[in-house]
Amino acid sequence: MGDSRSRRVLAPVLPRRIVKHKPAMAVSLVDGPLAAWQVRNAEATIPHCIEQLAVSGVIDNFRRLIGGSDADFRGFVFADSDLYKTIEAVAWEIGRSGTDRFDVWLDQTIGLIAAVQEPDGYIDTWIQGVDPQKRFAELDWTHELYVMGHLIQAGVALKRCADRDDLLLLCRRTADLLVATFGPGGRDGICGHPQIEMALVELFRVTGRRTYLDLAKRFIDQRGHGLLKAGRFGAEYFQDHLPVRQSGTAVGHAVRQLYLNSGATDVAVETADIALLTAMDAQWESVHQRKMYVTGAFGAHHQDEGFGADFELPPDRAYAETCATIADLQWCWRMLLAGAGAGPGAYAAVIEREIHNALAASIDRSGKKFFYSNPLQRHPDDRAHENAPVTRQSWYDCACCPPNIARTVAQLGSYVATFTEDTLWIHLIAGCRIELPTELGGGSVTVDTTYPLAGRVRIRVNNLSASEQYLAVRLPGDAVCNVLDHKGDLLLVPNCCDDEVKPSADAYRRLPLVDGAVYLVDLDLAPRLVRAHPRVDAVRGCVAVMRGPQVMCLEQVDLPAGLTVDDVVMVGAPTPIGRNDDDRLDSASIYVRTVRSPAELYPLMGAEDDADCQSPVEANSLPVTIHPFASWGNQEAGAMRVWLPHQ
Ligand code: FUB
Ligand code: ZN
Repeated sequence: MGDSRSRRVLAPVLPRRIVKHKPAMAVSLVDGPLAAWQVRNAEATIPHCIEQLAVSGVIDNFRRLIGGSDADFRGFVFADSDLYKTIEAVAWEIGRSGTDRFDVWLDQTIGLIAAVQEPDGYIDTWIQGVDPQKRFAELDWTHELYVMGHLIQAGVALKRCADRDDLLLLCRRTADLLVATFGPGGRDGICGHPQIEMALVELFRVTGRRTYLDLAKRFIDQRGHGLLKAGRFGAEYFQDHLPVRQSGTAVGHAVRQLYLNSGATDVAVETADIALLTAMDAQWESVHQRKMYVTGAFGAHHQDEGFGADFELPPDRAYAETCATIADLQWCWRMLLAGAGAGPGAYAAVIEREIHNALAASIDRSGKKFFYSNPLQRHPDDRAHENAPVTRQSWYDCACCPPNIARTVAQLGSYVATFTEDTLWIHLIAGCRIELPTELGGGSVTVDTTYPLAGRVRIRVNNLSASEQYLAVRLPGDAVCNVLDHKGDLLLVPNCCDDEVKPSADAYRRLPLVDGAVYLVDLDLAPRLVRAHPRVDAVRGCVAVMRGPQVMCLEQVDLPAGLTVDDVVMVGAPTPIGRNDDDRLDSASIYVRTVRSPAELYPLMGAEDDADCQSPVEANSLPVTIHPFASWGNQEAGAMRVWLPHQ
């Protein structure tokens, strides 16, 4: 007889139900910081990107191929993708506002792309103009499929948002060439930088052509079999070290890993591939429970723009590339739509963290200056590192981030809500109007709020013709939340909703969707302290202050002369500035006191340290104002820190 463990009956592993949330396409952001950001994106960021495409040489790289420019090729091998991402931003902006102000530019640009595209559908200005011998020959580094993936995403967005077919037609030529070259019966090969996978799935969705999905699946299946030359960072850099279904740990170049995960999730959903989705569940935990910065940023290593080990999250040496946050946002959204394992609240909470922190910090108030790298601490004597200047820049030699920001901001509204059979789900609290699909009885829901500037939220249901429908609103679980009906009576609202929603800090409240109903929610925005997992060694003994979804930071400019951000310890708890319903102030107040600066680098522990720890909290402490990390550096360039030593 064996011991009891060997006789234990294990439950059979059942395929998990893939619950699909449908994206609610018609969401307009009308009020609050996200709406204002979209307007600034349209008025400043997108025109700035268009201008920089000309200044940086990207447009000339196309024109020189048809005799329109004598200039040499400029930029990195993947510079074409800057143009395609900008076109995508324009497409989403047309969808948002209906603008025609970019139409002339679009007509000219699509004409240029058509003229440069070869008869067989090939297009890549670096290969065509600099080294034609390398066509599909060095997929590890040439980025050809990555660049074509961005072209396809732009074409799909223009079709969806502006009902324009011209770019989509060019995309199909390129995709058909890829199917003929790399599809079944063709050669083996994957791109060193994942991206094409999700683009092909999107092209399948918009055209219905199955071969595009099959090719995306083939690219996923071929990864992890050593097709790429390992290079100086090894196979992990390209996520080519293990088959995707066996790889549960995020490694290597962060943007590559997160774009790969987005494409793999798309393929899993469209092919009902449970093994692939299960691998994505493991990846998701690896990324978000062990490798994410509190600001929703990713990548601890500069050298390979890559993930570090578990819990290796140094705030000052964070690489935290803007594109990695964007890539993760795209992936979380796909996991949410897929009904994947962590539950919608977990995915939405990460998306909210990313939008209000790392993504928001990557751009300045003018909408024309950007961070590529978003560390959580700047020392007073910090120097610029490659791609990590101390102030936001107008553009970069490697300009992947700015147009990525533009296309993401233009589509922010689409991350707000989804619907399932009888329920409208609101995942992000933002001032908006949501047109209900006919499946839910038409009509609309308006959300009046300037959250997270103020905590008041008023939700109204308009012109609904159906009954027995529900509204599931994600309200942060650690915030005080009272839901009142339109007469001001307190409603007892159960936590949502069915077995799809796991218990989590971010619960959904289930409300009946009734025509004319008005719900009032008060979210408590009092600043609160968070600490990191004890294994995040770099910030042990430190706290971060959060106000709603916003991470706060202490800036040099807010300290009195003679004191630096590296010389203070926070004492006690933070206090709010302004009222909860006051949207003019998004700062908080903390008390800090100075750390004595010893003469030696490594003094012996002694009585002076003990005295420091024992003196009352109020002694020698002074109040200072802290502001959201999202807006740091907007007052004045200088030192900054999110994590504060705390006593
Ligand atoms: O390689 C293309 C893009 O350039 C990557 O996603 C970024 O990390 C930057 O290296
Ligand atoms: Zn980037």
